[in-house]
Amino acid sequence: MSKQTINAARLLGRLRTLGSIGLDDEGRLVRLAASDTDRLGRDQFVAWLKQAGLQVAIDRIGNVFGIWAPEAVADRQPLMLGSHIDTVINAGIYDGCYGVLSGLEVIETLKEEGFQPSRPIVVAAFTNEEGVRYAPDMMGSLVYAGGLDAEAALATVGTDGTIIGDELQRIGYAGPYAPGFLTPHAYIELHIEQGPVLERERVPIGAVENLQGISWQRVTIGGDANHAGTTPISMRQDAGHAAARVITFLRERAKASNTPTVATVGCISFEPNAINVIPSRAIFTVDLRDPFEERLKDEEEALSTFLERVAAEERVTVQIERLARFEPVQFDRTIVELVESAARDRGLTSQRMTSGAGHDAQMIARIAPAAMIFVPSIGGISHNPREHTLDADLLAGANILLDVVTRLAQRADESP
Ligand code: HGY
Ligand code: MN
Ligand code: MN
Repeated sequence: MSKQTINAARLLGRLRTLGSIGLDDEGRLVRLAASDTDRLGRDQFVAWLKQAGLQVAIDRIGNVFGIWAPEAVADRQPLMLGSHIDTVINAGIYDGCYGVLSGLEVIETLKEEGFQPSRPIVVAAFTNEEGVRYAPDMMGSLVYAGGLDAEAALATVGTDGTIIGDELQRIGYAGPYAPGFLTPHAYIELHIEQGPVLERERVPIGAVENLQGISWQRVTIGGDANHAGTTPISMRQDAGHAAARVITFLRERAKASNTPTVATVGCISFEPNAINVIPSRAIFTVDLRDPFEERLKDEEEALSTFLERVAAEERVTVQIERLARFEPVQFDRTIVELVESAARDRGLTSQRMTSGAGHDAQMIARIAPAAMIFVPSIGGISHNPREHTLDADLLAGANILLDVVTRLAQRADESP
């Protein structure tokens, strides 16, 4: 029997259509969570769900679900596929969207083939996976998995001073369903790797077996504004210089560690931010990640100790606010092995790997067996308009998702 395959033109066409929604006046793709452009992307996704004849459900944190529940199996726990369609600033078109649209594509292909699933199949688009406007990231799936109270999440104040609950109301995506209203039998997320490994190894499929821990903090350094021309260096309480020392410390430490530890300062602002005024305040974010919890704790500890030292030496104050903290996650071995065997059956090589990026799968793994499938990213580039994956790799990944779902949806028993 020839292998079933997804509808390539439909998937690639939708990826490009969704990728053209939410361009700002500089032509950058920006669909920040619960923004007007996020609404446009959501509306397009919901329209495709309806065209596919799926039941559409939206929960209180704005997670969107397309549900295929044939009468005979409607009361069984569903297979859940999905990812996110919100983006970072000046994003690529594949991050998140590829997994959501491939999940929808798999359901449509199975429906068109007259497949009778042993359980419902659901595709999800989780709210605010990126965490750029509202922290933490993976917020929608974290709430869905019971890791964050819905009320607390909805009250989150964004970097622009808005409140996500108000914004979801405003864009019409504060839904009626309780987060967690469906407990998945299993969850599979297809995603671009966003890193250099698969391309370098020339392997088309990543069987993702774990995902590294994430620590997000916001650091506020308080100094004292003074004249840039008249203030001797020895008399300065320069918040900007103190911040620079911390950024350099993080990079030097991560580089010297010989471990996969990574550290990033992605946002920084100075006050009063004037060319001839010594900064009185520096506010910046620190993103630390490591596959091992103990090492991640060591990194956090080292940062805290260095901040104390800088405070004393530069005569500044330091405040830390925790924005997100997720321990490393192990995915479900059975599903990982299913991904590998599906790849083998299609004559594709695969390799086991750790996810460097955070994903909704790490949250849903709290309530169901979960795993991920990666496809190569050209140059390992992501969170950048140059993010790209070859069509052949996109289609291979979607067909592996189709095969894994088909096998899981043929089983009447309770094993994943
Ligand atoms: O931060 C992450 O790793 C993801 O892109 N939200
Ligand atoms: Mn993503
Ligand atoms: Mn991302």
